[in-house]
Amino acid sequence: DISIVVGDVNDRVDCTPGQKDIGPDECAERGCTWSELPSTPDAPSCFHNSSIINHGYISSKFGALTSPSESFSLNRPAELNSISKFSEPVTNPQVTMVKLSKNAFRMKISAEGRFEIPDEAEIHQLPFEGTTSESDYSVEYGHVNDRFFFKISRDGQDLIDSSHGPLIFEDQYLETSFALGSSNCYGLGEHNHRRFRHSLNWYRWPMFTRDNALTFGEKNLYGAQPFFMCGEGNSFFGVYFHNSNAQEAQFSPKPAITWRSTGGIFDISIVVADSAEELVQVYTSQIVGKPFLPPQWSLGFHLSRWGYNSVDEMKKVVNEMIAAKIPLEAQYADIDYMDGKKDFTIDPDKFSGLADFAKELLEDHNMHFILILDPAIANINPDTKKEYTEAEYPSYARAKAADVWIRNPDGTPAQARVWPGLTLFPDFTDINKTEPWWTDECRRFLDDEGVNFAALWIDMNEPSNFNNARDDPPQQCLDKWSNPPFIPNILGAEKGLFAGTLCMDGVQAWGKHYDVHSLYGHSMNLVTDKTLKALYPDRRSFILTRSQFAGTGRVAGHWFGDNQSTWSQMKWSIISMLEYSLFGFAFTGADICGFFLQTTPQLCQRWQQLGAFYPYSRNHNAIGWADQHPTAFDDDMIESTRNALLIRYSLIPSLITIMYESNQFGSTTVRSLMAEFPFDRNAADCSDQFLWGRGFMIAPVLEENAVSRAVYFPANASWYDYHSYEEIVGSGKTKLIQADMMTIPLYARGGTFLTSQTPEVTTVAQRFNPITITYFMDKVKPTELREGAIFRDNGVGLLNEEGDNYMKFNFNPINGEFTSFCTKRCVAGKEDDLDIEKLVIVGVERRLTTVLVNGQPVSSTFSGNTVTIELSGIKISTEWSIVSPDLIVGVETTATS
Ligand code: MIG
Repeated sequence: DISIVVGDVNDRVDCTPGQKDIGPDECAERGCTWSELPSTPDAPSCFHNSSIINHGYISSKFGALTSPSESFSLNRPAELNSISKFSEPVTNPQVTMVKLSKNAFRMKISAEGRFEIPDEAEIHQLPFEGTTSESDYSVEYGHVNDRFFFKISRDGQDLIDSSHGPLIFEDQYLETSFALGSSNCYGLGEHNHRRFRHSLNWYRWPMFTRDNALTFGEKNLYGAQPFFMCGEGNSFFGVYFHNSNAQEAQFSPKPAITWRSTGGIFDISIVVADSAEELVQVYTSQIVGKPFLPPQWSLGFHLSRWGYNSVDEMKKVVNEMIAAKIPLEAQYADIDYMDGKKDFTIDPDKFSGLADFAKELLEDHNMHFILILDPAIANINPDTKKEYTEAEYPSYARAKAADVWIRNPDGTPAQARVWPGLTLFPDFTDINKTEPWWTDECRRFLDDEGVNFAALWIDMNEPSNFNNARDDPPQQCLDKWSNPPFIPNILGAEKGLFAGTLCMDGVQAWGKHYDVHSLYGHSMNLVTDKTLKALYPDRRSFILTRSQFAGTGRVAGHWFGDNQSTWSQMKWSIISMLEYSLFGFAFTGADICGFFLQTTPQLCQRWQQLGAFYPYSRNHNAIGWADQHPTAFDDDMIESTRNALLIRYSLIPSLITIMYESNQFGSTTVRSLMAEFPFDRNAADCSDQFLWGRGFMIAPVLEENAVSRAVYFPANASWYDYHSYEEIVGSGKTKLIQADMMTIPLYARGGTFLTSQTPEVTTVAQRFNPITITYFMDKVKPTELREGAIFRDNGVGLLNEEGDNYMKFNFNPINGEFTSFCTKRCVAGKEDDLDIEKLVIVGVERRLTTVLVNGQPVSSTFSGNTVTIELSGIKISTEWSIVSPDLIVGVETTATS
């Protein structure tokens, strides 16, 4: 009876992912059911059928998890004619479930000899131990026929139910499917997603680190982020697959997700929370780590390009920026500075003045110099075709002596080809060997070459190999790891897993390259973090990395790689930022004006406006494309860029505070509308606006020739135009907003504080400019107590418990009072203390008759809807009170609807 077999197509689990040409016979061979449904082209015709017993496991225990942890074994049902799906089944997996905390759960399904990500990767923040039997979620497990399953529910609602599909555990193939408690899902990376909220259209999102331009953005990009979250209203959950093998995840309409990996174990963490924002906090603080705090200067504007021909060209650009009074904080040198593109060398002709240039930037202009480093180390001199001698390339000789290489199974170093020609790859997972060598090379560059780099930019660390293979001339990688029986939906799948990188049988300290490939960038970040801490022991620096894994945001920022100078790429960069916020990264941004292709003046102008609000704000360009730094364009461009950056710079006190909060509490810096307005269905679908923290909303113009845009104002909030302070009437609506070429629409949410200062052309120069606190009155919930904060330190030091200021502010409408109060960090009278010169209150109906500052009457001015109170002798480090009876909002007596 066909109707029994067919069921609901939305409930299917694809049995032959990516194998379009499969027929009924091969489908049956895989132990699956065939039923064609021409009307739904994306739904699979060959699918797992829960009534056929074949792939799964029988659980030796079942029931509800009532203790902090539980372990038991799974068995293949021996009496069944079990079919393997792609490779040899694992016969006796062990399951261990633990309640990490009241809102985090972790489960491993593993077996003898399986690869596991080592603790040295420093990803998991909590030990794998059950700590509580009480939790906000409940866990049930057991089996149905031969389907081992576990189920997570909360308040009677099922969030994850793995009985949706079989658990398949084979030597080179792992699969599990979850029915999901929500259709609103976000995350998985790295891809150039076209929308923030996922469609559930069966697309197989691949995760395997790859040097891949965003041209092929629906394929795997530089990082692997096997984390997604789902939810709405007051119930959210997230799932992290702690697995570094090549993998993919496929959402389907039930809603469900099927996860497939080529190795390792099932190591799944699940977090639950009342809101999306809290969920990220749980994910970062309990699972993969909270974002690092970059130095304050790095929140300024950065300028870079690939293809500067000399130090003089760099100087020329910097001087133009200075003359145009456009804020600029950091200048980059790309691989052009290197001699023959070799790490730790300087082109003796065109870049001999690099050290002096870096010094001048800092000493004369308060600007910082940033250097690129690639992981690949040249080993063959292209001129002699022989191994480099020590005299020719000492860094190589030292690396060889330190024996740092990734090796082939026969013990020879794995040969690759990157920018300098033939190269070898340091094994950054061999931390004890590689870190001392890498740190020593960086130290020599700093001390001996005298190049005072302030931060490191690390690239090509997927790792990228132009040879797609072993050796030179290239030989196919023929091993079973490079050519597994199942290949996820990655770029180059038709070739094998080695496409664009090394053979998968490479030997590294943490395991086979097959298992640790996607951890290459992560390990390079761990080592480079140690390097920077060794070079600059008393200050915080930063790493900008292209490749990353879950948890890398704890030590590095990420730019989204090789985008294109197109309007759609500009638009999609917002989605990447929103997603990396979920992944625990606070310092992110795309190449402003686009990397590949020729930008246009209009696109670049709009992109500079948007990019002024990327946490990491850098204009970067590829070699071969015309200059696109702001002064390469006309006066309008210059003025528009300067204005946008000056707004950013004026808000640096707010931005550093939000980033500090990310670092301390795991909250997001760039925040989605969905995260702040989880009950607003329109906010869930917004991919082209974003917030800084709770309420500073950026709604850039993203269409060519547009001088207006539709802006969505989330419901049940009041909003103010940040340029005019005019109140936006009515929320929960999309409004057409005028925005000429000089303007980026910006909004402040009622009930929030912003802190600002008069901007200068560097954040360093403005550090002591006094602070203005601006409060936006909440017209929707006028009686609610509202909080703000300011963080202040010397901008570059290590954070410490005693030394920094973190002051909170309140507005209490019941008594019309603003107060500042110390948290545990607040130190008066330090050199970094600052004056607060003004309190500005926006959204006030009339002049204030009386204002008391610490009990003393002061005058205030009123214009439009804004009150300004001039302050003197008030410091950010001290507690103060500003009160006015005119600001009292009575307790509401009538309910509003
Ligand atoms: O194969 O260093 O994404 O930002 O300019 C290209 C040259 C290598 C890729 C990086 C890009 C950088 C470029 N690099």
